[in-house]
Amino acid sequence: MTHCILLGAPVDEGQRRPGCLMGPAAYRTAGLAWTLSALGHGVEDRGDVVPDAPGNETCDNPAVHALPETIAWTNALREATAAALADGMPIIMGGDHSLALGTVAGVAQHSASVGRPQFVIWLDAHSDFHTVVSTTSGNLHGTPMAYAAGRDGFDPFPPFPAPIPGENICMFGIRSVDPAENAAMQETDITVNDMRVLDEHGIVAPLRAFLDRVRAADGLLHVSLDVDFLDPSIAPAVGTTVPGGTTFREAHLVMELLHESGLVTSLDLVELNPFLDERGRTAKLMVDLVGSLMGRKVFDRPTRSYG
Ligand code: NNH
Ligand code: MN
Ligand code: MN
Ligand code: MN
Repeated sequence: MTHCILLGAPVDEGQRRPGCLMGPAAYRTAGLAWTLSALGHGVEDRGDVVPDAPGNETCDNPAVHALPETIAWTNALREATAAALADGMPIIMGGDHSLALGTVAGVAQHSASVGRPQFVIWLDAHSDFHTVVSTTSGNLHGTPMAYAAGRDGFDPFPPFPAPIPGENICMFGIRSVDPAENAAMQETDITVNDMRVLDEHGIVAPLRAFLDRVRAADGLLHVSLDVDFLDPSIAPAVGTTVPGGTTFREAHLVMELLHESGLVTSLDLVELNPFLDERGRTAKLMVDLVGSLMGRKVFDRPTRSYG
């Protein structure tokens, strides 16, 4: 049994379509806490994180939207996530994906203090590998993975605590990468399991290969789940739908394998925009996926007996 710590992160400034700020309320309404306690876990809801007032940071890229607000969220979420990790497993209820600028930094801070390497699984249609300099949309939800990997181009932000080596980063579900992101990722050792890889090899082999590395290194494993990882036909409540996403069963299988690994130490739930949902179905699906990640299964079998 895990001590789960829910942190609301009503971040809406990382993109321009209002609604992600309602995410934490939607997860609470859809029964996230109840789902976790029914699985036997302890649940503590620490409420919504409140950032300090934004400062007056600027940058040279005129496209960039809400830079001071995003930096304020980054600082608040870094501290809240690091503090929660000392007490249990943080589950961050977003909020758009710019919240991961803070949560992944919080994991890095904790990982440095306990002397264990940090690993990240990025479940997303997008690689989110822009910098403040390279982004053309100006939406900072497209940047957190680059910040965590230690890319240059984040001058207005606090330095990332301990940049994550590319070998420790694995992306799944990718199907929309901008040219500047593509070029920058060529220079890294990040594992990019785009949809083509998943079509060809399935979920199981690529995911187990990465999990085996996490296990061998006794790493901390952060999972960042963007709603648009899922196909829009099953998860409409997101501002940036991309066709060709993972199916209901593929997504649950990822979660089941993650559970079976016993390695996950923190989780982001991001980009849910309840204003775009259909009778709560996306919020409920996200909660069900957390249920699978935290041990819900159809039938009790010995671990790995499917393999
Ligand atoms: N790459 C695009 C941008 O930077 C899209 C990012 N949108 C996301 N990321 N939803 O997950 O604007
Ligand atoms: Mn917005
Ligand atoms: Mn994303
Ligand atoms: Mn995305």
